[in-house]
Amino acid sequence: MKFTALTTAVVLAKVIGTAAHGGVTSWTVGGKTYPGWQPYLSPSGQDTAGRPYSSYDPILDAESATIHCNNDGNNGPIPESITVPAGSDVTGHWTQWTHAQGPVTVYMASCGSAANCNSVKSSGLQWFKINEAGLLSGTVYNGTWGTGEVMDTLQWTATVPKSLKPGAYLIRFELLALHQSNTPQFYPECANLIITGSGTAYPSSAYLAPIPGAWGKNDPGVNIDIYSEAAKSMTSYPVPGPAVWSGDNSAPPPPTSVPPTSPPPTSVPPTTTPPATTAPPTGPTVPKYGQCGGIGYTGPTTCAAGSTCSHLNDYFYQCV
Ligand SMILES: *[C@@H]1O[C@H](CO)[C@@H](O)[C@H](O)[C@H]1NC(C)=O
Ligand SMILES: [Cu+2]
Repeated sequence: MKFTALTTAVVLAKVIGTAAHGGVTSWTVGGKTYPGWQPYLSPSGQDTAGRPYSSYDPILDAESATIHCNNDGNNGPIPESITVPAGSDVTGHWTQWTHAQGPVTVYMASCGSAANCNSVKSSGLQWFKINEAGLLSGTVYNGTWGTGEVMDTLQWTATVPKSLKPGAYLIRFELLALHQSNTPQFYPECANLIITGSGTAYPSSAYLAPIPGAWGKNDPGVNIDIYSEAAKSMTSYPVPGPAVWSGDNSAPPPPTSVPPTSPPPTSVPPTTTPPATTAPPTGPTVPKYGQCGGIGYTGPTTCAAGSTCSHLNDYFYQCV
């Protein structure tokens, strides 16, 4: 089994021509650098807070059973934890990274009442997002993205909300590369943390989601063709997953599927007709950036005022 999977991955890497991918290989907190997992060294003897992962290669299934921490959920042979005072920055470092299109997201998950995450599997936890950077400027077609900054700097920093209650948590940095049409590449890595401080806050259920489960393979931010005509006029991008939790539950999370900005009317591409569906002509309307057609889609097809149904790919027509 193992040999077959490896062979498949090698063949695929050749076919898609993306030999240089990446993974988090160290972490910095408070000016101190902690070794991360080293996927190309023997697991034996690795003494690290980083969760094991086997290669720099992407996860191509957006709902993969290993997409929580890029592994089966377990720690390495000598698990450590990084102590982080709530309110401090956590920086992940990559040895290599070569993709400039797609979002960066940072999640955390509580390990419950355990003193540390050493015996807590990363599968089956409830995750909350503390940081994200999607499309930073320009259009989906050729704008600048969070992962482009990682390509330039080989690092990314997120701040642990100061109000977060102390305890054992996992942190998870994910790079989502969108350079291949409708074939998103997920690169998640995790580390064990001990959060200290005097906070008492914890995200409400609106901000919590399982991974896999926080997004679906047909979400508009996941199954996307950044080279489509529609993408040339999209100036916002719906980052997958729940809204960012800033440390305050009283601020209701904005609906992540409806970005705040919209492209200027002059740049809206010509409307295309979605495949026939069973929805009645006077049914509910689809919000801007929602799905309005596509193969297998049976939901409403009428776009909210100010947007029109446009072909993103054969499986996904979107109100833009
Ligand atoms: C982005 O693409 C648009 C549409 O093709 C083009 O007009 C524009 O010059 C491009 N911008 C950059 C920075 O390449
Ligand atoms: Cu790659």
